[in-house]
Amino acid sequence: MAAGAAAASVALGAGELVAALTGPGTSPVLAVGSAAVDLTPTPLKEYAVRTFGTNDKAVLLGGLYVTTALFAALAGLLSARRPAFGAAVFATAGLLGAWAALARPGAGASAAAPAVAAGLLGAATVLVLLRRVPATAPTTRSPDAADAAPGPRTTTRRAVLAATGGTFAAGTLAAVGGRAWSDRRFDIGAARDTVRIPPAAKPLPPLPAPVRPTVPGLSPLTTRTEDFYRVDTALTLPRIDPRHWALRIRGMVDHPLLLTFDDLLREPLEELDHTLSCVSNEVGGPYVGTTRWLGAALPALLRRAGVRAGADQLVGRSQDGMTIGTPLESVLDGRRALLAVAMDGAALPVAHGFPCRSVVPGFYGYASATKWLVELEVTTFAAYDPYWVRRGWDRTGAVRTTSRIEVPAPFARVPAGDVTVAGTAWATHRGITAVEVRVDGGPWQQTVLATDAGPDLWRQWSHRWTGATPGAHRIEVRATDATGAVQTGDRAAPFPSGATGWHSTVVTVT
Ligand SMILES: Nc1nc2c(c(=O)[nH]1)N[C@H]1C(S)=C(S)[C@@H](COP(=O)(O)O)O[C@H]1N2
Ligand SMILES: [Mo]
Repeated sequence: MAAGAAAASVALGAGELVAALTGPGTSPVLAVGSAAVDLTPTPLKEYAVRTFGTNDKAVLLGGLYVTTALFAALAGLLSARRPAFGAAVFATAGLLGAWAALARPGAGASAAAPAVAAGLLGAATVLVLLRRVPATAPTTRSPDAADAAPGPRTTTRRAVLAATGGTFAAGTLAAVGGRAWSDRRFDIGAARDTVRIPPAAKPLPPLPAPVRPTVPGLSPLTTRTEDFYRVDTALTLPRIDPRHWALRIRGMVDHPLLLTFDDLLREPLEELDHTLSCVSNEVGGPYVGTTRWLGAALPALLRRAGVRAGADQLVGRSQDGMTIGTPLESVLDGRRALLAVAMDGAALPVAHGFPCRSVVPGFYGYASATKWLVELEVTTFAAYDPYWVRRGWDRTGAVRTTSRIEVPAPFARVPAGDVTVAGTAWATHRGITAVEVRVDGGPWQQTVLATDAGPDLWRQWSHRWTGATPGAHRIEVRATDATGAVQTGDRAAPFPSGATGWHSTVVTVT
């Protein structure tokens, strides 16, 4: 078993070292992990996001390492007498890894090299190590015997253990070193630092003051970039050097366009205060953030390309092969859709799509906000189903009217009397006109809304709950959007078109 695990360590180490030459996504673990992400059935994916949140990737990779170790140990055990069997298991695993790496979008033939190297070295290691295990390897031995005569058996056992342990350590070192080398070789932090984003052609006025008086614990009106949620399928972040980046606009257009990053920065840049949210957010969930985006106007570029009659879907493609479809009519209806290059005054962080992503107010991220964008295709809904639609999600992706109680925190203990209740509400691109709360199913009461900063971002609200009496109480919230529609109380899960239902919080008044 130890020989199997050591051989796996060597295989992964070889894979990481070769991947440092062939590119970050080609490491066998990451390639197999990415294939797992794409093949995972929607309910399991939902469960993972729900249970592990933004840690889902770490959990997946950890699970892969544990599974690999268990399989390798089992392979070692089953091939103690037939090393060739263990070698075959490793070779097969290498082929699987090669297949997974070749199946990644944009993968060239060299993408298979790390997994092939891993398979070969793993197989060779298992052969070498198992040859050293004596046919009748002692599993126990009496201390007396050892004291009396430290014979060849003991030596062999020690030698085998030392060789196995040393091999394991060498493999692990190679894996860690290979990953670090790759991270350095493909680091684009320096390239990102040199990017100079021009100011907006017509800057927006500063945002209005947040809700008064300020409420401790309430989300700030704009989310700090460090605190901005991240949701994507990328196990390794795509690293795109803006000097080599280009965006192609093609499909049902009269004049396909190819824009470099400099071309994009020469466009008049627009600002957009906007709340981005994820369709996977549960009622009251955290996958939402508000920022000031800066970018080129997407509708203007589409008009320049000349959209042909009959097209109704705009598909964004990312460098890592993600596809995201947005209703074309909405993109062109006058809303401020952007090809964003900056958020909150700085170039996009790599995790949020550097160097360029799309933002279309009114739609969940999976239906509008392609990160690491490299292509826009004008097409039809009939002709093409993007990534999430193929997995059963709603093809439209319009944001539901949503409200959230942030203060008091769930299960908080608050003193009797007057209690401040506060939170946020959003119905992106429709806007919020009212937020009401009620306690213990009583009458709905209007809350105080912070100044309206536009329909594309959330509104903070606060409410003074007077005369709170000791005991447990349930506070509920609902919002009304600018079309006059009141948020539905019907509970629905995020799949397939966004969660609905009123958020509620139980507090103990003392
Ligand atoms: N390339 C790429 N873009 C993507 C995704 C992805 O998996 N890959 N996920 C989308 C989803 S589901 C959401 S909610 C938003 C999240 O953007 P953020 O991570 O910047 O908050 O990005 C969208 N754009
Ligand atoms: Mo999302």
